[in-house]
Amino acid sequence: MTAPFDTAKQSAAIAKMLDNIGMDKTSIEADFLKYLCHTLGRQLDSEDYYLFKALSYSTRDRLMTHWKRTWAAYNQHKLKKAYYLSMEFLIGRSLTNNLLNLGIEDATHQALYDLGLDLEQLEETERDAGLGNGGLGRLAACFMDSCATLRLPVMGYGLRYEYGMFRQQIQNGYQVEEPDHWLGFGPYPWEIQRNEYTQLIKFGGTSRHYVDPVSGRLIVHWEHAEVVLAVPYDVPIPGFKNATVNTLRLWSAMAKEGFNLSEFNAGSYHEAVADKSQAENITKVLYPNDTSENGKVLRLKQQYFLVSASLQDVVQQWNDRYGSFSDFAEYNAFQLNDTHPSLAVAELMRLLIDKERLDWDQAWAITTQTMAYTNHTLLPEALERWPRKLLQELLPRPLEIILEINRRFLAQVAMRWPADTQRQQRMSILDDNDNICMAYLAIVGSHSVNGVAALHSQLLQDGLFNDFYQLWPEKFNNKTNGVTQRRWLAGCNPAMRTLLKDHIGEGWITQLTDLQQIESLAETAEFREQWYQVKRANKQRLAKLILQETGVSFPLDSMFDVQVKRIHEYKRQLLNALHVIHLYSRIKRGDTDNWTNRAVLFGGKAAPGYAMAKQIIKLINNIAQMVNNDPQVGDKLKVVFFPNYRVSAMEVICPGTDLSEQISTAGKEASGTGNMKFMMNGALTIGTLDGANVEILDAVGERNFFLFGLKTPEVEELRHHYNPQYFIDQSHDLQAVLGLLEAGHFNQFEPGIFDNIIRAIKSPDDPWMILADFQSYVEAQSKAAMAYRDRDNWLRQSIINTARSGIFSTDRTMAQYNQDIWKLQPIEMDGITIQC
Ligand code: B1H
Repeated sequence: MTAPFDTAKQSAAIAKMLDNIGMDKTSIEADFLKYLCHTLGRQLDSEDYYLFKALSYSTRDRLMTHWKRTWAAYNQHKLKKAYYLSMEFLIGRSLTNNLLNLGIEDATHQALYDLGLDLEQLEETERDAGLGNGGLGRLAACFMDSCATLRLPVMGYGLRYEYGMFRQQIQNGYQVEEPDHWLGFGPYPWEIQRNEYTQLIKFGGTSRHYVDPVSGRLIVHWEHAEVVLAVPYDVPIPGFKNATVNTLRLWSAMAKEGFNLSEFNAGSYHEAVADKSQAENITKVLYPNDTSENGKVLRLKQQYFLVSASLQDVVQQWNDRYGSFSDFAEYNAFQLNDTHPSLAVAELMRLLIDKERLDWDQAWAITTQTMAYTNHTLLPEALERWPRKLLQELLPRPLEIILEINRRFLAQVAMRWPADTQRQQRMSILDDNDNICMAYLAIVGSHSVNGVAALHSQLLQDGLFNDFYQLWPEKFNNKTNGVTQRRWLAGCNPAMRTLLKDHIGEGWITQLTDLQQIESLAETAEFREQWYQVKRANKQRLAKLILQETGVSFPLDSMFDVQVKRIHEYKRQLLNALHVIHLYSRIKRGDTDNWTNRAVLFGGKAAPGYAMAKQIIKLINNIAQMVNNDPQVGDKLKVVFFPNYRVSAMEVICPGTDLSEQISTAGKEASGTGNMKFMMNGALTIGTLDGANVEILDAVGERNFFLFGLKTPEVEELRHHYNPQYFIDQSHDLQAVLGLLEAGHFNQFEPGIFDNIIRAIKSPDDPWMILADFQSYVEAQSKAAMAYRDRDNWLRQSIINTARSGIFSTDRTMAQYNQDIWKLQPIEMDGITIQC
């Protein structure tokens, strides 16, 4: 017989159990062994995988206490919350980060050490959660970390892709994609499945309008739709030593029925099972396109699936607690990570009108007061447009709402600019080709529109969104990106962390501008020597990884010159490759006085359908092959293409980098965030005036930055009369480089494979104007090489770069989003009791 139900008693029992969990070495060791031996049935001599698993479970237990408390704090009082809606959260590994933020790395290290185990080795067995393409997805992950550290009540909503970003192999110099079945190696230790919050998502069917006979109101039913289940998996996001653990909720698609019974009975087994797998296909795989449109039906389904599940979750919980929606907008904020979740505008309207029975004006006021949109790119090929016909088929009711939003919006435009029909046409959410423009939907439906770096936000106002800026200047603002220093300095650069700790303590882990305090130390020889030792140790660690992955040795004394990011023409890996050819050609003709040895590292994935990007990878590999095997070149120059670039690789790469390549065509890179990671870890930047480079340059000054290239207005001006031949005629260096390329020097047994590339850069239509910036780039590179020869001065500059990187923390970025857009109160964790 059970005792009478006593909630208070049970809560107290659970709270006591949770509170009693020890953060000391002894209890960590005990729990680790319990999981290893009892739960997993293994011994200390088992594979690293099981050791990692046992450690992650015992670490998760320690997060759970704070997680439950944070959840309780959220619900104890009515407080405003923000929801970050994103198709991507590029998390990478979590163990190191969770130990750091819990403040138990030392205790854990000790516990394992006593058992004869090495923490670092276990950390390295964790697979990356690669649920994103690049900068946009990694930014979302950094934002989550900073919000938890700032104790902001922010929840992330995303998709739990079964296959993350593909794994890149290099075969014969070409990229080969392999599926990333990251969940296929046993369950993800950090997630908790929460079936109780499952939502139903509709697709297809029709929208039927009728008058409710009782109330006389117009009612809309979305009928005959196919229904898919959205099952949430929660991932804990700990703040730094502040007892706060926020939630990232990732949705997974599941068929409503095991399979369609009626079809099964009718003998169509195949169709019945196909139906199931079709439903579950929705969250099967991440689309691997960075800054280019996907345009596939399944992608649209993914977007609506995310938006509908997340908004239903929020609206339902609100309804359960409060019932009335009159003050919903005062307590909820939605941040749209690019246009990918911009269907949220229509979906919130639908839920408020069709389910909660609000009228249009009330629903519209709530929607526009809660939605905010972040734009991440100006590239026209990334601007999402979905055919109206496709929406009609897949999302008939949201489409109706979008068209009504547009009708009312165009009336507003007509009031403001009477008879300016051209402008109405330009601004219409439904464009001339019968497509829905998602960016316009997002702008119209939001009270805030921001870009991700000062230059980018300016260009949005002046160009792409100028009509909207004229209509609503108050909506537009800038929020320069950042990165979290917990992962991108404290976690990935333990040697520098220790050095910093010895001199300025550890306040910078939550107050990055504290790094300024090391600037004066740059003048002391002893500190510079220590800085040098740290950099050297990090270069050693990186060189070891490169050797392991590619078989190429990077000499430690050479300048480590690194460009890692998605492969894209606008990022101009080609310009870097041409410079490598230039150096090679100098070596071959004996022009090596005052030479600085250089080791050039490239890394990054090409979208599988992006032929030119794939050719660029092949070219880099062919150049590397030639350079690395030429005895005349020796240590003067090394070139490597690092395969399968990912978050965990960057954690080794950025601390070991001397020179950071940020060389996009001016006006094309919205912000960049790799640039900030390198700077924070003491690399100097060679770069154009683009994205956040502008602000990095502002912070460090021209003496500590290798600036080159055309500026944005110059690029735009030159576009009208660009003549690459002119730049070729001007530069002997360029002639020599093109001479080698055109002679097939790097593809002697593969004739013609680079013709495409050569044609592209020599074309007056080259949008990226590679040849226009070549000479200026070579000069900046030679300044960098000269500067590197003066070790003492280079160290000073390196220290200054780190010292002034304080503004590039996502703690600053999140504080600004909060101050200007969300207006949340940090949560108070004192006196919070756990409700069970
Ligand atoms: C960025 C994307 C992006 N901008 C479409 N746009 C995607 C667009 O799967 N898709 O369809 C995926 C990603 N990603 C990047 O965002 C910018 O290029 C960077 O400059 C910026 O730093 C980053 C974060 O703001």
